[in-house]
Amino acid sequence: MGITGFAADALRSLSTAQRSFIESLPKAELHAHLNGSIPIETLQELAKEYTIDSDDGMSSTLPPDIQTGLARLQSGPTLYDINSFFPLFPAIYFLTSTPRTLARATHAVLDSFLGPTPSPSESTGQLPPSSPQCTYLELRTTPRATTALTFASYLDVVLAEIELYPPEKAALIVSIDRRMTVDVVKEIVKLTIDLKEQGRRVVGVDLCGDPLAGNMHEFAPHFKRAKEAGLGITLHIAETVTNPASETLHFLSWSPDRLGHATFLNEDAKAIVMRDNICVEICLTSNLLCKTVSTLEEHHIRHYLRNNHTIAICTDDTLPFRNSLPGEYALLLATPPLGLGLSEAEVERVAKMGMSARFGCGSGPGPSDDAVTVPDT
Ligand code: 6MZ
Repeated sequence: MGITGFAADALRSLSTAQRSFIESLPKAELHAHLNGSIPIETLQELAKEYTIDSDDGMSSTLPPDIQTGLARLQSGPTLYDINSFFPLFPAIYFLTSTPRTLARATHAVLDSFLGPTPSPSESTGQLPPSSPQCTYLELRTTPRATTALTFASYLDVVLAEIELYPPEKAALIVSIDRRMTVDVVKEIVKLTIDLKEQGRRVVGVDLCGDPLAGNMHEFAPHFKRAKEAGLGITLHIAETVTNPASETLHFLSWSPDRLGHATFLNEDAKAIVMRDNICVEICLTSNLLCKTVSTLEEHHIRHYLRNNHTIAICTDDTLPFRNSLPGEYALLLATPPLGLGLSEAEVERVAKMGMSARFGCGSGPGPSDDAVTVPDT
């Protein structure tokens, strides 16, 4: 059985020539969460190895949600629908909570987006053959302290894998979860700035997590400090209909460089985003599957395309959403109602916009003055 879903269906609907066109386009993936992008095969391997390594019976003392998740991953059906996938996350986090397993997961994610590293590290074992999804990846992750990792060692492990690729291929964005305490936010921002000053491959800071959690006024000075240190700022903003407009305007006062989702911006917020040319990271499949947008027809991407505004097409979490960056581009090119029905020239311009919005490695060519026409469906 093949994988089904919006992006995969759109990709399948294209001709071989159209698929080759998408593959050959230089594309930047700017909104991909590490722990939401681990290939299922890697998780299954880690789950099976965990059982072998834990013959001492330790696994029976684990919390029930982790035990259930491990059992499901070990028994191995590879296709899950989205609602049965989310309960696996406690087990996924458990499986990536040591330096060795975090490195292995990060390596697999990088491979899946960029193809194998030029010189694979011995510690990560054999690399599966894979074709790259993108030209350049800004991978984001929330540092976690576990019994085997500190925030600093978590970031060091992830960066070490990213730095196996050249700077024009891969960089790190450090995610700040809205559920963190302000002391933890302060610590992580300081760590991130220190890493940048040491010349490590960290290019930005992200705000993510439960869209309604936390006191964002307390976080403001720390994001300001990150910006002043030369880090790019991207914020998950107006992700749900319940996010208050006042919060959205507050976030825009932080001078973010990019915005994640930006699904429910009101007219005032949209005017600021357009005026300040803030790139919007668009995750089509994610929005459709999470039901924050009902159809492609209604998706806010249309507003930005009509107004020739900078966007970056992104996957968000390839694991639960069963998508890929070429699949997301297929959604632009495919004939309605499967896709938006853009021309190849228009899709190429959208890809250039994404490349121009990178935090790392300078900026690429910006969009031209021609607006992308969105076919009426
Ligand atoms: C759904 C979850 C999740 O920053 O850790 N993620 N998605 N449900 C959950 N719990 C019930 N816990 C985590 O990656 C964070 C990504 O993992 C997913 C989120 O979609 C988030 O994008 P890092 O690398």
